[in-house]
Amino acid sequence: IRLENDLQTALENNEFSLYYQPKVNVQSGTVSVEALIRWKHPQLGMVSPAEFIPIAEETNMIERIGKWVLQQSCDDLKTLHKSGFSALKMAVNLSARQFMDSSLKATVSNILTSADVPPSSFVFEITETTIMKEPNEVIRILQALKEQGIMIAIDDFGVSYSSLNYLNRFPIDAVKIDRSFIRDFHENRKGAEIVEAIISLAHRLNLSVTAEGVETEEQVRFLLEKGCDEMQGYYFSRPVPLEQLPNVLMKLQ
Ligand code: G
Ligand code: G
Ligand code: MN
Ligand code: NA
Repeated sequence: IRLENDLQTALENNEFSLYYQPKVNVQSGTVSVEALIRWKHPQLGMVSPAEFIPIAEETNMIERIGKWVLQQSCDDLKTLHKSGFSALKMAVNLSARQFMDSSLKATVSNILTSADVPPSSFVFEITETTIMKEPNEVIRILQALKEQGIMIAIDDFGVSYSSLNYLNRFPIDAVKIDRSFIRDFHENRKGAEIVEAIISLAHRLNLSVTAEGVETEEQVRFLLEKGCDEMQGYYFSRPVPLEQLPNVLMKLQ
């Protein structure tokens, strides 16, 4: 209840910020970033989006917060493009509600047009559970976004056990293997086999594969060997505020 009330005023009190975590494409040698929202609560300190995004979804706050994330990430991308990272791409997480909102297309187009940022620099990350809700409606929305030039990645892939074959119905570009699979494959052989199977099936369906939660050199070597396209995790960088991002990007390039 308390978080819910405080969430109402968080935007106007400037308590949100965006952190950015690099994604390293080992095939093309390029680096992109994912925007991750942070809430600095005046009394509680940092509150995780895993905690407040679900509350925002239930209370309609997600619409305003989602717009703020799009606007801020777009402004920051413009800044980065101007400061030497001219081809940088930006991934933004969309919640289920935000994705299904009928005004999404107009919102996105307004923000991108006024910032003068090409839509092809944006990747929207949508979770597997979001797209499984109303597949036909979802396909229409995805098609509209793709017509605008935006790329689509399926986040947290694997957790709800949907098959890649089913995903083939959706106009998407990439899957992000959930970090639980990456974390587990040290301990059990099965984890490694699942990761390997996802990569090879995804490639057969012409999807790019990102591994998230990559923390060790051993994981990097395994994923490289299996042909994983893109990696993200503490091994490369934690999420950092905009001010620190140029330094981090320079080191990774
Ligand atoms: O960054 P962190 O690990 O704390 O994120 C926790 C969860 O919150 C992740 O599942 C992530 O996808 C989600 N998340 C982070 N930023 C955003 C955002 O801007 N919008 C939405 N909808 N989810 C986000
Ligand atoms: O669900 P989503 O992929 O959007 O979640 C991203 C979240 O995962 C971020 O909040 C980030 O803090 C967290 N994260 C990113 N890299 C790592 C990592 O290498 N290890 C762990 N444990 N968490 C990570
Ligand atoms: Mn994500
Ligand atoms: Na994820």
